[in-house]
Parts: sequence; structure tokens; C-alpha cells
Amino acid sequence: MNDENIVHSLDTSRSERIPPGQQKTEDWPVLHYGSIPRVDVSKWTFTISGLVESERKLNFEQFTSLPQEKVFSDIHCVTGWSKLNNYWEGVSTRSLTDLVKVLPAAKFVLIHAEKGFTTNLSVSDFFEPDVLFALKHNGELLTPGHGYPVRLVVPRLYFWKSAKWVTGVEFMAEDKRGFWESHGYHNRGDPWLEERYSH
Ligand SMILES: Nc1nc2c(c(=O)[nH]1)N[C@H]1C(S)=C(S)[C@@H](COP(=O)(O)O)O[C@H]1N2
Ligand SMILES: [Mo]
Repeated sequence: MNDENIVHSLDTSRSERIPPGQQKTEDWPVLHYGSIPRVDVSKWTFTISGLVESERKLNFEQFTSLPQEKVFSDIHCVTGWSKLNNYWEGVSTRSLTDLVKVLPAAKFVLIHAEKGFTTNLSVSDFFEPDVLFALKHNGELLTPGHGYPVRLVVPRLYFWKSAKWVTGVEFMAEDKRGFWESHGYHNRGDPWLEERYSH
């Protein structure tokens, strides 16, 4: 991989890469609520909805023809494991702004995934340059367990924000807690501040 084309997530340049309360792992556990959806890409649709000038739907071919970018990042799961040095490849969240005009009133996004899963982010966290809709991890297509065909990756927040099996993004004026955020997890989830749970 040509290093010049890779966005390095800012956390990867810290001298201490492991946030407080985390342990380094070499494996990659599969964690999620419910069962693994088997997604048929010929029927898959990505929907950009909410506070945009006009909503857009893309099929898998259209989505995968968007410009691809590479991101180098760490993973921090709220259950305590961290996996360093991941290469992701996919569509930058910023490239969506070439497809839709996001209205100024949009301050939050809700990411939608298969089976009704959601997660929420501020528009500024969503459009950070290291955030992408990943199709590949370390050069390989995602496995079904890790979110095939498309998952969001938000490198600088706990990994529950990195929704697997995504189906779209909705722009909103008000924040709305997603699935894990409504089940006791923190609304934002910065691992360096140990924003694990809401009390
Ligand atoms: N669609 C969906 N995405 C999800 C989840 C989920 O339950 N459903 N769980 C999140 C949580 S809690 C974690 S820790 C990561 C785990 O990703 P991995 O299985 O690739 O390690 O996926 C996140 N994305
Ligand atoms: Mo998690």
C-alpha cells in the first residue's frame, strides 16, 4: 500500500497508544447484538436522508464506485480490548457531501444498519477525516461477522459507534441516542476520557 494515500488517525501518533483501562489484543473478537445478517449486495441500498436538500439512494455498485480512501487506525472496544494498527479501505464520510447538500440545521447524524440497529454522532465527529464506510480491513473484504458488506469506522471513539452492516445515514437537528446509547452506553464514547457508560 502506498503510504502517501493513507489517512493516519491522530490517535496512532500518540506515544502511548492504549487508553486507560484497556488491554492490547492481537485477535479481533466479533461482538454485536443479535445474529449476523446475511446481506445480498444485489439488494443492498445506502440511503442518505433527513436534513439534506434532496435524499439520495445508492445501490452497491454506485456506492463502491465512489472515491476510495485508506485509513490507518486503532480499535478500542468498551469491553476492554484494543487492537492496534488496522488498515481500512472504503468511502470517506466527507465524500457524501459531493452527493448531497447537507442543510445547515443538521447537527447530528443517526447511522442506520440492518435489523434496526442505530448509533448517533455529532456531525463534526461524523465528518472527521479518519471516519469512513469501510469495505475492507487489512486488504480483505469484511467478513459477515465484521460487517460485510459495509461498516462505519469511527477510529477515535469506542468501537460500538462503528456500526456494522450499515444501510444509511440520517442528518438531524437534534441528537437522538442510538441502540447501545439507549442501553447504558455513553452518548459520545471517547476512550481517552473513559466515556464508557451513562449513569
Ligand atoms: N449493526 C451493529 N453494529 C455494531 C454492533 C451491533 O450490535 N450491531 N455492535 C457494536 C459493538 S458494541 C462493537 S464492540 C463492535 C464490534 O465490532 P467487531 O465485531 O467487528 O469487532 O461493533 C459495533 N457495531
Ligand atoms: Mo462493544
